[in-house]
Amino acid sequence: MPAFQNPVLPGCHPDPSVCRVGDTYYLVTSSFGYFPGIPVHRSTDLVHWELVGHVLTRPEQAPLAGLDVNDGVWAATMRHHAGRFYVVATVARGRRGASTFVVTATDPAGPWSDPVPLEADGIDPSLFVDDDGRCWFTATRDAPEPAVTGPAELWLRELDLATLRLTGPEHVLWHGALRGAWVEGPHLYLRDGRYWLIAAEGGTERNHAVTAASAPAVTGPYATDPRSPLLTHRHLGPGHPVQNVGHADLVDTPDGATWALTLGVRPVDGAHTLGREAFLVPVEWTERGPVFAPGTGTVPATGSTGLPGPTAPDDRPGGAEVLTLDAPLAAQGWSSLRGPVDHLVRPADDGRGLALTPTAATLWGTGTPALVARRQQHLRFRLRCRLAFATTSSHEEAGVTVLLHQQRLATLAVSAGPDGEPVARLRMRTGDVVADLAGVPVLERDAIVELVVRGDEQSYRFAVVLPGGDERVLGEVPRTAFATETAGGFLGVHLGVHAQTTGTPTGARAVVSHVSYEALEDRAA
Ligand code: 6LW
Repeated sequence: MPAFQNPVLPGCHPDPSVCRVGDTYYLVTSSFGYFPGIPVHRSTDLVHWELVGHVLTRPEQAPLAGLDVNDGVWAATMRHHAGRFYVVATVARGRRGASTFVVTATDPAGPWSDPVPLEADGIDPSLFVDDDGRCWFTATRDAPEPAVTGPAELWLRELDLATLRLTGPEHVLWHGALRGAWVEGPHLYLRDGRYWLIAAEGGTERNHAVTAASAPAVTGPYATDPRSPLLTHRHLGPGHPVQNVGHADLVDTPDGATWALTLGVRPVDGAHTLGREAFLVPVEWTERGPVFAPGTGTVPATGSTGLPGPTAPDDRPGGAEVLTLDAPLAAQGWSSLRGPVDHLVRPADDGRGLALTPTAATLWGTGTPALVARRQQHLRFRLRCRLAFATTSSHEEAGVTVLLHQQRLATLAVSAGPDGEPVARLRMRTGDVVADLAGVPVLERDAIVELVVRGDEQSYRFAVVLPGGDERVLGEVPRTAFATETAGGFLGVHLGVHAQTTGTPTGARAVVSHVSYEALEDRAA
């Protein structure tokens, strides 16, 4: 049994950044418009990652209201120095630019400090603490005369760890090896007296790649590593199961081995829906610099880190994960959009579930709807939700949603028909176009209805379980409708439970008594 199977963190977990303290590894990933922001995972073997908390748990830390869900919190870097954890990250605000901040904590599970804004141009900030304890901040920004697309200039300043201010002169480090597009995700490392700058190039799509430069001093001059790209799948053709590999961060084990965490995607028939996932890649330091995936140069499907950790083979299909309704949802990996929903999603009065209050904040808007959602982490899955919703308005609904971003989502929801009779409706939204795919009458008002979404290589299939347990399929949406290749954006599919209204609220609340997510076996397995 292989000790790991890639990706080690399936589902939408892009821009991984990793650090080690003693024998424990911590990993942060981008959270975009989801709240709480920046999940923190912990591991002792780089394989089994446990969600231990989030960096941004208070909405004031990073206001996300009004943002496209693909904007928001991008590409955090986490480092540890002298008993303190540091995270730098950017809040992207579309055309309104981006702002960068640093937060600190003594426990990576939190609480994290209020953010300290940094006067830093660009995105993808990173920190590097040198042997002498000085801390260096890097990021990427547009080059003065952009010869290429996207940010293309990696720059550096010192970060004073006592005041958390950028200080001293600014140094332009490098403009990339490939000079193609998007020189991003810089991270610095010191090895045998030489400073190594690892970057992502080519954009986060099929041309993504890891490139490098090195210098005798942290401030430069940096010389392009002529072996660049050091890791990419861009040349492997569309048949390779893992694509878009890049944006790597390195970490050393206590006994001196090095591993990279990098993002990648797993397209099926050229289209991926699970987002950019986190993959583990062995790295060997040689006289010529880091060699990624020695011997093959490609992200391994399986392998072993040889590090002590849980003996459970992996996290593949193994029963339904039932949402525990009386435990914090965030700790179970469920998120809301752009802010907390404690006022909209709360324990029902009789304690038998969650009560969702429909509000005018819709799934396709840029506010905070009554929604809790989790990443789709397996191509084949089943989501089940049992709910009762006694609305008399056809403008109100409560149900389940498949959400790529606010312009691409499907809902199967209980609402009222024209005469106020309870119905379940399946709708697909593509931008401003809404397709009413199906509707069926459901029981009598206030009865508990089970809604089911099943996904596989072909489609998302939506069903209602009728009395007696018979499942009635209402319709299906091709899987490719939710693929980044067709719908764009930075996210993977999230599966949620929601309530919303486009009219005057009737005061009805939906009571959700059961939610479960279940990974199903791959057809090939
Ligand atoms: C990330 C940047 C990127 O900050 O996507 O395309 C951004 N490149 O590296 C969001 O993941």
